Amino acid sequence: MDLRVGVIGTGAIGEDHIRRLTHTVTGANVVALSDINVQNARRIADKYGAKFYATGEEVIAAPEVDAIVIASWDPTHAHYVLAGIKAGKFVFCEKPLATSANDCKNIVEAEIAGGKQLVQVGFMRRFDRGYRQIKAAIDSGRIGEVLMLHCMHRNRVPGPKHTTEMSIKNSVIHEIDVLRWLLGEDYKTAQVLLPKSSRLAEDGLRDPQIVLLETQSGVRIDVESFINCQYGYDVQCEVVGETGTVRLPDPANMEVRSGGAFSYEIFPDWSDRFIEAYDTEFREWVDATKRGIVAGPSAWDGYVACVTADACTEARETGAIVPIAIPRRPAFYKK
Ligand code: NAD
Ligand code: ISE
Repeated sequence: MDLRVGVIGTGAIGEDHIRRLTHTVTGANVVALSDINVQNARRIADKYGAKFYATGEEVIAAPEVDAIVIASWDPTHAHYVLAGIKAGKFVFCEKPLATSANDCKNIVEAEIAGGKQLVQVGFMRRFDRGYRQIKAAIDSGRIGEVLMLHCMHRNRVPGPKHTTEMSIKNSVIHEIDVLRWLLGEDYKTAQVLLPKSSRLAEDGLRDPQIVLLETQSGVRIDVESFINCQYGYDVQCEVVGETGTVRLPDPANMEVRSGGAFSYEIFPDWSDRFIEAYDTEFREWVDATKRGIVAGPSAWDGYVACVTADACTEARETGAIVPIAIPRRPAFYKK
């Protein structure tokens, strides 16, 4: 039987996930949805044959809904995740799990109190072919012990109302999660450097920012966050080991030799750049949910990412090197 999914938030990625669950992933069906933008949500409900509900709470309570996808704005996530846990339903929550470590802690505690893991966080880079190749290379020992990572996370333009704080809590949170997953260890310290700001960064936004992380074993990481780079969506990651390096491949695109130049297209945003990763993420989520388990990034991973992002925020505000205190992982969450 198909997994019957209810979606909260039908903006850019919400609609894309509805399309993906309807046309790309087998074994699932979007039966209910809600968004405060009622007109757009009703249009999407009609298009995909789902029932429109006036509130997210009604989607969660709907008897025909087995599992919830949350793709509304970041500050709304914690409330809906807690409601999903209370209803005993599986929840896929787009990143970040919440906008503060404290809200994530409440989610972790509620999930443990309920006695069953239900929550997966939308850290889709763990499902990307390139990052998976890098993980396999590191785990095989092919480049020796990892010493350093150089990363770049550039967006062509920021989304509406993007703030200096969001560059880390909404954007670099992807690196925070995927690098921790690649290395299999937590972070120890954070520092944030603020270079000269782009004149194209509006409303006092500090952009770019450089995030420096140190892991517990001493691996050093630099992440350039540039949300206003203008030319395209560009994510890079180079891992430097004792005996070699590995680098994230760009997505396969047609190569053009023309007019005395060699080029290939850089995608404008995340939706095409990581399309295969989102598809794999949802295939694996539907499969695991139907088996009654959470197999992807957990509420604990969402919590650790927010603890780290909060430390980065403090580091940016104070200019200090901030220690990152990751709580001990409860046995409830397997490694
Ligand atoms: P968006 O603004 O296009 O869509 C968000 C939608 O949420 C809007 O339609 C808005 O009306 C709705 N909404 C806001 N408050 C709501 C509420 N209380 N109840 C129901 N709906 C509500 O934004 P987006 O780009 O689609 O991002 C949505 C979420 O997905 C964000 O949390 C973002 O961080 C995440 N995201 C993840 C990725 C990724 O790569 N994994 C990419 C983009 C966005
Ligand atoms: C967006 O919400 C995403 O998650 C994208 O993957 C990221 O690149 C972008 O910076 C975020 O705003």
